Amino acid sequence: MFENLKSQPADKILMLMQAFREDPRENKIDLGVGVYKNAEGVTPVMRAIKAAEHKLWEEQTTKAYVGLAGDPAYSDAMIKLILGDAVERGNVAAAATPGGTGAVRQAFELIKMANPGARVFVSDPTWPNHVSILNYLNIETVVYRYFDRETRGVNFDGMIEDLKTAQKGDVILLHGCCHNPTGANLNAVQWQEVINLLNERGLIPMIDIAYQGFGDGLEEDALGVRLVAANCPETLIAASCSKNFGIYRERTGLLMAVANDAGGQALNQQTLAFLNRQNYSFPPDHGARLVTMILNDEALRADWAAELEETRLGMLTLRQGLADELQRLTGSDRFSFIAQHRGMFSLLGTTPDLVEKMRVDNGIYMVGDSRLNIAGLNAKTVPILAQAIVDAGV
Ligand code: PLP
Ligand code: TYF
Repeated sequence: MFENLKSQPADKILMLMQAFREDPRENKIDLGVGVYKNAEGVTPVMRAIKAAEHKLWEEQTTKAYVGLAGDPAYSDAMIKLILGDAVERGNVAAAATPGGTGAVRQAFELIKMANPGARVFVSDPTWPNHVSILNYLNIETVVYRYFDRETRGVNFDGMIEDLKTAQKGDVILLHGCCHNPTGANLNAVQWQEVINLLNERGLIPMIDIAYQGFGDGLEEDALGVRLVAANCPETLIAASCSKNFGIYRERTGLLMAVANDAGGQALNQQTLAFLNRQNYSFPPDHGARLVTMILNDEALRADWAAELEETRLGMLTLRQGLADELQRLTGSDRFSFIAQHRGMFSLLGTTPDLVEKMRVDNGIYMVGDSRLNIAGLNAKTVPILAQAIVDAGV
C-alpha cells in the first residue's frame, strides 16, 4: 500500500523556517512564518496565559473528556469576543476546534455536506492552506481579484466584479482582519458593499479571523465579521486564538455557524458536534480553558488586552519606522503602503528573484511571494531591511 503514496508539495512557509535555522550567518533576519516575536526575537508566553495556567494547575481536578463541541463556556466567551452584540447568542452554533486551521477545515467539510456543488471563492492571494485544504477536499475553488500590485491596496472594483460571477449558494471566503499575506484590508464602506452583493446574489460568507487585536484594536478588528454576521442570513466564522493569545501550539480555535433565523441553530450545533466526532472526537481543551479563564476574569482579561495592545502598537511602530526609512532612502512615497497595511504581514509585491536575492545577499528571509512578517523586525533591523530593499532594486 505505502508504495502508492506520492510525495506531496511541502509548505513553503515551513520550509523557510527550516532554511533559516540552517543558515549559519549571525546577522540573518527571520521575516518568514507568521509567529509574533518581540524586540528580543522571542515569542513570549503572555502574562495572562501564565497566570491562568498557574491557576488551572492549582484548581483543575480532572482531565476527563469535556464534550464533542468543547466547553460551552469557551464558545460563549469567544462568541462574545468576536461578535459582541451583533447577533443573538441563540442564533449561533459553535464548536471548539484544533486551532484556526481546524475551524477552516471543519467549515469546508460543512459546506461540502450542505451543498456539494458549492464553489469557494478565495482572494488572490490568500493563506496557502485555504487552497490546499479545498483542493484536498475536492471543493472547486475560484480566485477573486483582491490585491492591487500597483497600489498594494485592495483592488476593490476587481474584487466586486469577480464576486459578481458567483452563483447562488457559492461561498465567499473573506479574511476578518489583517489579511494574510497582503496586509491590505477592506474599510467599513467596502464591507457593506460586499454584504449587499452577498445578499443580492444569495452567496454565503465564510470569514477567517486569525488576528483579532493585531490590526486596529480588538473591537475595530471585529467590525467586518460583526457587520456580515448581523446582515447576512447565514455566516460561517473560523477563529483562531493562536496569535492573539500567543498559544500557537495549544491548537485553540472555534468554528461558528450563524443562522439569523434561530430555527437552524439546533441542527447546526448538532452538525458541528458530528463533524468533530468524525475527525477527532473531542477538540483540545487546554488552550480553550485558558482563553475562557482569561476572558471571564476581569483582571486577567485587562492584563491580556493590555499586553495585546502593546504588541499591536509595537508592530505599528515598526511599520511606520520601515516606511519612513524607505522614504528617506528613496525620496519617494512608494513604500508608504507598509504603514497603511495592518496585522503581522505586508506583501512587498516584488518578484521571487528579488526575494531570493535578499536572502542570499543579506540573510533576510521572507516568503517567496514577498510577504514579510513585520514582527520579525526590531529597531536595529528596520534600517538594515530598508537598505536591502533599496539595494535589491525592489
Ligand atoms: N487563518 C489564517 C489566515 C492564518 O493566517 C492562520 C495562521 O496561523 C490560521 C488561519 C490558523 O492558525 P492556527 O491553526 O495556528 O490557529
Ligand atoms: O501564514 C503563516 O505564516 C501562519 C502560520 O502551514 C502557519 O498562518 C504557516 C503555515 C502553516 C500553518 C500556519
